[in-house]
Amino acid sequence: MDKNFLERLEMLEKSHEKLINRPNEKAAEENGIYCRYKNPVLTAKHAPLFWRYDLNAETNPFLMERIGINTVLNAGAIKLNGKYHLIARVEGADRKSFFAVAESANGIDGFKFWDYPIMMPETAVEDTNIYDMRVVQHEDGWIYGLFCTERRDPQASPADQSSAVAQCGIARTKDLVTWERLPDLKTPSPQQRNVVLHPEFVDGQYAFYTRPQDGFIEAGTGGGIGFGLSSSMENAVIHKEVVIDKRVYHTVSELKNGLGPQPIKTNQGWLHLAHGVRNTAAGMRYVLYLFMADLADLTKIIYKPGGYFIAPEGEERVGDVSNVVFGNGWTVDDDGRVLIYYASSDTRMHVAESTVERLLDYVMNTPADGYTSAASVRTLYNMIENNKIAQQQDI
Ligand code: M1P
Repeated sequence: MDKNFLERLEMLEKSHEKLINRPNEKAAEENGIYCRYKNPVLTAKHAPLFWRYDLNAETNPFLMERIGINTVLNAGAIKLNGKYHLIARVEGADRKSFFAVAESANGIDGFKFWDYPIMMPETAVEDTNIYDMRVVQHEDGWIYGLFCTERRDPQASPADQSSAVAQCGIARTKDLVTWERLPDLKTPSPQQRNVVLHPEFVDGQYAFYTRPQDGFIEAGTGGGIGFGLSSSMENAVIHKEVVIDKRVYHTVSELKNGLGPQPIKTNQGWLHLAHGVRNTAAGMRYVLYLFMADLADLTKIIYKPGGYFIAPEGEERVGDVSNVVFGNGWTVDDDGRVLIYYASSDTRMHVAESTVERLLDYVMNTPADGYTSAASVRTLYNMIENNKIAQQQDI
């Protein structure tokens, strides 16, 4: 075998091993709500060498990369058998996304992709692109993966090679290896993205959080995060969709919003992570926010802090689609530790750490959005005055 080939292979293997085994550590964080970790937990370079390179010296004498991986983003998350699993959206250089499971023992570093990505079965209508899986362990015993399936708009003219239709694809598994594909979700809306399954039955039915939208990019008349029930998962149909978290002018989610992962059940309510989008001269800006829904009435939001929870920061601001953070996976440990997985700029995956206790405090005690500058200043006055009183009383 050629010496150059062997040297290059050794170099590639060493740098890949170094990346996979790179320890992660907490970044300095001042807000007291969560703590980011310094290194991304998954990147395109985490894709195994044997996905990207033909390792045969005869058929690939220059040891060239044959299959490029562009980005690793928007991962669903689940803790199974004591291990942390990210079901990542891997996007190839050819712009096609697929799902692949990466596993870590501690959830903050050492994420390693399983040897094979998921071979997702299809429905009768072929998917052009699949992405952004929400992984939900449902009380019916199945692990469901809900994701976006995108196909070219059949109404588009031949000159229009961009218009697409997004719908919610559904698959289920017991082990994240073998997946059974179910028919796509049917709803009253022309398009759907960011659909999440609630982990418990509601009145004996499956409950879905939806994101109705008129077009592929624009939410249009789709007013925000929706909610609906279906009697079946094998043929999931939502007849009535109600908006539970609407878009509001001059907020972080005035243009569109969408739910992230499945909600976390707490003694105070269902804790939700979502993304909000606004338009700017520099393009759309995606941030993450939290809210809490009533335990008995999932459509009733009982707490919603004003503004964002996580916004793109530093190098997170730059990537394939810059100024974006997107989170559709989190895990909760028995001791209350919450690991929040989020992608930055549609390029790489990060983790931030908090606890259920801290997130409850944040959601229940952060002032809500007052929707005007004057309301924000009144909230600020309240804080300043209370602090002055506390200082005088030496509390
Ligand atoms: O590019 C940012 C995000 O845009 C879409 O999100 P939404 O449906 O809320 O507009 C999705 O394509 C998502 O994958 C992407 O990260």
